[in-house]
Amino acid sequence: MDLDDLIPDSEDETKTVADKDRNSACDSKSLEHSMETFHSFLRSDKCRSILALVGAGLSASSNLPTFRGAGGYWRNYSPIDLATPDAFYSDPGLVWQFYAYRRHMALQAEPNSGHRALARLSQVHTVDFMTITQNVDDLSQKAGHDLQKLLEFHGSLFELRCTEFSCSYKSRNFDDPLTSALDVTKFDRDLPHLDPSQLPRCPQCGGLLRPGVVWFGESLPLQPVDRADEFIVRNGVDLILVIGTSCSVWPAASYVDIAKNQGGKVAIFNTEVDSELNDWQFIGDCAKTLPEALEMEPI
Ligand code: BV8
Ligand code: ZN
Repeated sequence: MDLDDLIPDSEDETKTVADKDRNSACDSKSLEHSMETFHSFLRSDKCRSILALVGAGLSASSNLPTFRGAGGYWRNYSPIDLATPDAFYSDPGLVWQFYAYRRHMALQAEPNSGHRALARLSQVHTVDFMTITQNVDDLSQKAGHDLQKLLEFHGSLFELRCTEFSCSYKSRNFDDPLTSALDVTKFDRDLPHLDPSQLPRCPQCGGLLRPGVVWFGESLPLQPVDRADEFIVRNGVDLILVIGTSCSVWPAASYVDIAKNQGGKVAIFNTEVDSELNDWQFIGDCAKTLPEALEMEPI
């Protein structure tokens, strides 16, 4: 059986499966009520396999701006405009200044209690658990998340890759600054135009290095996607935790429907209300709601 077998072919089949005995928190009178029903589901033997889909909202309380929130802009640039191969090849200096800033911010940031709650869940062995993270800030790793249960779908700010076609150099690198021209503490109000010679170079071939993140228009890395699909085919998904994500970036966002389409329950942890009918919605800072939802005797 592979992943396609799990996705029903008809819309109404999805509807029926998804709507069956739904306990929507939209109707719930209070957070306490949905927290109570959430905890009883979490403790039941119906909840044996949990998938988490994590986005930038999980790191908001660690003072890292989200992509689409107010703080998401950098020097009047939207991250979406800079997180593309075209942007990099037309002005590698500007894109490297953007990533140098984000590396610097992420290195200053500490994991919050939302990261730590997920890390604790990853250490529990009574449920099958996997986290798909869209985040590139390394905060889940810093929080002690079991790395075997953490899939970086969009790469990492702290991975460097050579841009030379024939060179396979890549490395994990936490240096700040990477070069003197990328010293964020010395950035002026007006960013200087950087020459490629001032940017990180490959120690193997001298080529230009790039941030090891997945840009828009680039394919996701095969290994984490394969591991996510293997997890789902092997265990199914009884519950998907959708944490701090606008679900606006694909194909990561598709995992909510994949979970729903096989009868998995959906718990949203977001500051905004989701118009979709979900089983639970915990509105608020996920650094608070997630530990409360997951902070229980070992399950
Ligand atoms: C690809 C790394 C295929 C870089 C990122 C359909 C299918 C396939 C692709 C597409 C498709 N439709 C469109 C596409 C193209 C594109 C895409 O999805 N575009 C979007 C804009 C429509 N997808 C791609 O290009 C992907 N590649 O599909 O390849 C292909 C390729 C070639 C040829 C053929 C096919 C690659 C996408 C990866 C892009 N890289 N990051 C970097 O970081 O610089 S994505 C980027 O956005 C981040 O990873 C981020 O995590 C992600 C998603 O955003 P969110 O995490 O959700 O953050 P956002 O700000 O949007 O929302 C935050 C949420 O948190 C909000 O809901 C907010 O309310 C909430 N919140 C805020 N504070 C809190 C909170 N919640 C709780 N508590 C709080 N305190
Ligand atoms: Zn190289």
